[in-house]
Amino acid sequence: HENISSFENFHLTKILNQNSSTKSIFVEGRFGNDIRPAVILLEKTSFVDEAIKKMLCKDMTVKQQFHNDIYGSYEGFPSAEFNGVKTTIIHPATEKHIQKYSSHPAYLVQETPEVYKNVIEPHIQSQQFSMQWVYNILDHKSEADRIVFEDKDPILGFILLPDLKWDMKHIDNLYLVAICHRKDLHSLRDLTADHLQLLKSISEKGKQNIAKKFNIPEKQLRVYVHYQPSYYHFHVHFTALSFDAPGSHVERAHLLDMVIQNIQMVPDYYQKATLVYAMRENDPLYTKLQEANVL
Ligand code: M7G
Repeated sequence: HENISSFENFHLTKILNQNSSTKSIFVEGRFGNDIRPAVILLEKTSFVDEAIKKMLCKDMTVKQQFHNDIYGSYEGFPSAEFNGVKTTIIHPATEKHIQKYSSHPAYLVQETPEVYKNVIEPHIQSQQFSMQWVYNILDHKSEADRIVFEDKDPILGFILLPDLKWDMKHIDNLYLVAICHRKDLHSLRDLTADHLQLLKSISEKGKQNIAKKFNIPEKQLRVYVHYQPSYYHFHVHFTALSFDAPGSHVERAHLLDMVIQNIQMVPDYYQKATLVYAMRENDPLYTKLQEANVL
């Protein structure tokens, strides 16, 4: 997509979701006369220890709200360089992006192998997001300068790089993703004993390289896969253990070490297991599951 330098021509059409704990807001809008929607994700960033000394100087003005005895309440205005808001622009956004970033009630689904086969799998193909960004990374067409590690083997290889969600300024919200080179693995459901070597390699080399580059102990890395994922090209998430990362909750995250152990015990564990996850009402699969009497 084109590079955008300001929000001058932006028209806000809808607030999709808003969260005061993560201090983030997701909105839908349009740029200028372009009728294609854009989804904008805004997140106030956390403070950087080393920068705080520079921030608290004459360039930061304050407006007093009230004062009581020794307690003063102010609104502070740090200078622009300390005021950055992490901004993600998805443009043109599809209906599915708008859905993904909208808040809707969710319900837990018990996905048996039969439900997967009859209801979910047939729709994964038509329901999914474009995988172009993944192929751009694998082909070194985008984000090549951000690659932290690459194993070029077509079967066992993968690319490790910072996740879109990480601003790379704070180790405490460290977030990287490892994307495998092979294109035939879609999700946890496809993993069998044939993939143990790949999984172990991603786990070991991923942790080693992150630990080395970002100076964080390997044992402080949470390494997991999502089920369901948003993008059905197999990838692994690496986040800092201290970080309550979005998508690391129990109904979505499966620790890679436990996935490996499950497959070592039962080679077709993920073809036999009933997997439980949350499905939102606005997801087209929700209707399919209702029609199949699963929800
Ligand atoms: P997921 O579990 O399929 O979906 O993970 P989720 O987004 O619902 O968690 C895909 C991961 O890839 C997420 O952590 C995304 O933040 C990350 N990601 C998505 N996109 C479009 C990009 C991208 O263009 N570049 C990078 N580096 N990461 C991305």
